[in-house]
Amino acid sequence: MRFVHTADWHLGRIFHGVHLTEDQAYVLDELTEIVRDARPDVVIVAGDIYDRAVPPQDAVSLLDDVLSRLVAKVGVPVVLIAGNHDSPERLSFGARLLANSNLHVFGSLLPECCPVVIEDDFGPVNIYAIPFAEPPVVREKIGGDDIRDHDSALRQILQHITARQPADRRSILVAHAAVVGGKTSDSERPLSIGGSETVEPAIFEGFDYVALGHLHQPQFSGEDHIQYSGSILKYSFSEASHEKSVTIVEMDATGKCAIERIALSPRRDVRRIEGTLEDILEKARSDENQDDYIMVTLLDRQPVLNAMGRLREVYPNTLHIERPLVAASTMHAQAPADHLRLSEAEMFSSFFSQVTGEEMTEPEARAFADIIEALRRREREAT
Ligand SMILES: [Mn+2]
Repeated sequence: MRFVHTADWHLGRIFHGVHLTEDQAYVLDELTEIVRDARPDVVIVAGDIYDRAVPPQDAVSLLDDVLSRLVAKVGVPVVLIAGNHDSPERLSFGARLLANSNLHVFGSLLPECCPVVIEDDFGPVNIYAIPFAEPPVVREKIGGDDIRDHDSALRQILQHITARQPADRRSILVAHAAVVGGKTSDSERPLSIGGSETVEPAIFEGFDYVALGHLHQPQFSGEDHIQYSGSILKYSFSEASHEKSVTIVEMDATGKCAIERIALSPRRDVRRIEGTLEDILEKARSDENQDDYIMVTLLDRQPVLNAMGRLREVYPNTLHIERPLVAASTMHAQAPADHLRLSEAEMFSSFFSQVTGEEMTEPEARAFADIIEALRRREREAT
């Protein structure tokens, strides 16, 4: 049997003020084409379908559109679960009806944890899709007085499942969790505040493949068949070096899995650029991907006027600028206590040298003094 494993779509994500829905639609078109070519028996989406519990309307339309195409047009069953960003109840809407149409949505944790059964030439495969749930919810729905954290909660669910799983039947687990030792990024929201959020990979014993969501970088956890597919797009600048992909898995008659990652190419990449402003503007001229989402680390030691405006002339999607070499020195110059003590002339002279990198000349200082004097005179006459 062949299946596609993807996760962390985060539909409706806003990245530094930019709505990513169009970029998400673009990459999901690509994913749909990959599914069309691969002709899998099922597509698995391992949570964080939406970026927030109440997603924007166009994110809901996009999901509706993608799922309709996959299930109705391409003709592939889809199994999806809620992640920690999703609202279990909202995602569950219509789930019992949709299951009859090959769309298997697991929003709220169900006490029965019944598998979706998919047949291939070698017989049935049980897919256990476990939506993300807080430990108290697991205690309430599944039972288990010793549930304290995510590890013991998921352990309880898996014991519940494996106790009923026929030994000779192949099985896949779909879950949204943070496995110990995983490589994280800046865009995974912590699963618990304070308590431990990680689970041991050993708890997945007995499943032939574990399709995980939550970590945004594709990776395996402990063993090859315990996989994170990663997110479909880079959702933070900390992911700039990631290769985003979907995972295609070929499972044989014994449950052994061959794993392949197919790269996704976004409409706009997320990149980090470093250099002095002049350097960056110069190099940008031969850059073919000026629409990418850019974070700039400016290495100028002197303050630069209107850096964002000038960068956006070449990189319209410059979203963030970092000034590691300036921060420390300007912080001293701009300490509020100093401001109160400085005269206007001193303040302006300090501003002038920060912006131009040079001291004011005698005639410039005089010109400034004349302007201030003229303003004062006007003020006096007005009162
Ligand atoms: Mn997550």
